[in-house]
Amino acid sequence: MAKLERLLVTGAAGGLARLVRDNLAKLAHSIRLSDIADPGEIGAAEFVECDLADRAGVEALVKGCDGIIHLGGISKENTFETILQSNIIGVRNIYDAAQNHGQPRILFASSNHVVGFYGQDEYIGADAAHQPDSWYGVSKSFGEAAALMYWRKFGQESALVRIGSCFDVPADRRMQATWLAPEDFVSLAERVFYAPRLGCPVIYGVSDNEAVWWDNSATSYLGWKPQHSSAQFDADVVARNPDIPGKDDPVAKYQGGVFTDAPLWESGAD
Ligand code: 15L
Repeated sequence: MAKLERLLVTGAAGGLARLVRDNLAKLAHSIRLSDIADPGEIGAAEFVECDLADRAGVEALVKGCDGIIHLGGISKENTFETILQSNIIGVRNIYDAAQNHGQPRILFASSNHVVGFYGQDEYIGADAAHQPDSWYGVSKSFGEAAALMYWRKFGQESALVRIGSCFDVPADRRMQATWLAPEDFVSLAERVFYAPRLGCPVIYGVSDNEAVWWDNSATSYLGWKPQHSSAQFDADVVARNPDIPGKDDPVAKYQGGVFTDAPLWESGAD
C-alpha cells in the first residue's frame, strides 16, 4: 500500500514518541509532530505546539493529515482534573477534528491499565471486560469507548492499542510479560495504516515475550508479527531485580502492577 501523505504524531515530546518517531518517518511522505513540550531535535519533521484540550488548535492540527498516531495526553496516573483535560477532552477533540478532515485512520495509544486488575495468572483477549486500575486507566477506557462510538456512528477506523510497557529495555520482572519493543510498535503502526481493512479492533501492544497474558488472535487479519522478545534481557532484569516479590504483592499479582495499589491522587480545587 502507498505511503501516507502526512502522518500526525501527538505527544511527540514523550518517552514513547522519542523512541519511535524517527522510524515512523518511513510510513509517510511527511510527519507532523505535536506536543505542549519541546520535542528536541526532530530532523525534517514539522512541529506544531498544541494543547489537546484546545478544540480549535486540534482542528487545525489534524487538517491535512491522512493518518494519526495519538500518543498525546497524560501517560500515567495523575489528578482527575489533569487527566480530564488531555485524555478525555483531548480525545474528543482529536476524534471530532478527524470527522471534519476526511477520517484519517487513528492509532489510539490505549494502555494495559484498562485491564490492570486482571491477574497475572489470567489470559485475556480483546473482549475482556474493562478493569481499569487508575484514573489514567479509566481515561484510556473512555478513549476506547469514544473510538468505538465514532466507528459505529460514522465509520471512523481506529486501532485501540493497549500498550504494555514500551521502553528500550524491560525494567523489571513484570515487564518480562508486558514489554513492547519500540521496533515492534513501529511494525504494528505499519500494519494499522497499510492493512486494507482495519475497523476498530483492540490490539495488545506487546512483543513476542515468553510470559503471555494477552491474546491477539482476533486481529490476526492485520498480519502483525512482533519480532522481539524480552527474553534477551532476562539476565539483566534478574540482576537488577534480585528480590522475587511475594505472590500477593500487587507488582506480581495484577497485570497493572503498582498502578493497582497506588492511592488516587489528591484532586485540586474542583
Ligand atoms: C503505561 O500505560 C504507561 O504509559 C507507562 O509509563 C508504563 O507505566 C506502562 O503503562 C506499564 O504498565 O508498564
